Amino acid sequence: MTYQNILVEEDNGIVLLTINRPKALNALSWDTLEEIKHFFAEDGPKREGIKGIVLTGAGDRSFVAGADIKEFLGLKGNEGASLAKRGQDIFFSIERFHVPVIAAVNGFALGGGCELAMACHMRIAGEKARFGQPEVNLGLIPGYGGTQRLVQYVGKTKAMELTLTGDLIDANEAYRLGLVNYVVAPGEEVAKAKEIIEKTATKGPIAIQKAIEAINAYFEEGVDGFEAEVKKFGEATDTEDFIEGANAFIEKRKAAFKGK
Ligand code: CO8
Repeated sequence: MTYQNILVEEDNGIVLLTINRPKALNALSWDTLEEIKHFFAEDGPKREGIKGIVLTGAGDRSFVAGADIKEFLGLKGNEGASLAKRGQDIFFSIERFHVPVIAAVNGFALGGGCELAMACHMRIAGEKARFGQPEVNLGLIPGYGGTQRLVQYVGKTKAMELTLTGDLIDANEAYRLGLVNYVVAPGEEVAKAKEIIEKTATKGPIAIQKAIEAINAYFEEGVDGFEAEVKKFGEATDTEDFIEGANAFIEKRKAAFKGK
């Protein structure tokens, strides 16, 4: 697929995926979503040995200002639910990606943009970032997982308030609520995300993947997270990396993990 709305650059094993529609504040058009889907379902998994993905928005104003509202006018009566389902499935593929995916939130993260950031494993906010679920202003509710993930991150009290008022919050409030991992100076978001990925890349790659899967299991319908942890733990002990990690500790040296 030739990407028209996203930029994909790989440097030293870290992929920088930039939503690139700055004139529309990087709003998620249907085509943009299709390209994100292709990256996380096909292109990304084929990139052997990558350390992680940093997801950001082009320009210095916006991460992603939501779904593309201009495309809503063409929606037919019963299309909404299937489009929401399609978006949710794409965001699941981000949440379940095998290496860390970190959102570098450089501006507005609104509606589908906040939902996109929440589907990532971690979020770095620049001081100018603004977060919100303003869908009620359009007579809508969040449709790409926002009603669920916002509760997971900030709890029901604040999720209700933010979703029912449509109010925006700044980066420091997002940090205080537990929505973002770090707040950094404007322009430093991608660098901080890369710094975290360089750290996770020194760990056992299979352990990183199993940890992502086990933590996600906590939120999965009908899945016992503790049982999932036991299973993933067993899978992690059944690797050469585990033997290497334990030996390296005893021999007081750095582990040389192979992802096997
Ligand atoms: N969609 C399309 N275009 C957008 C969007 C958007 N979400 N946000 C901004 N733009 C465009 C503007 O239309 C404008 O374009 P133009 O110059 O051609 O008029 C350009 O970006 C710049 O925007 P503004 O002039 O409005 O810039 P301001 O600095 O005045 O305001 C804001 C910035 C506050 C971010 C403002 O643009 C805004 O409120 N945007 C909309 C935010 C929003 O409501 N987002 C939620 C959208 S709904 C959603 O995400 C639902 C997800 C689930 C969908 C389920 C499937 C159907």
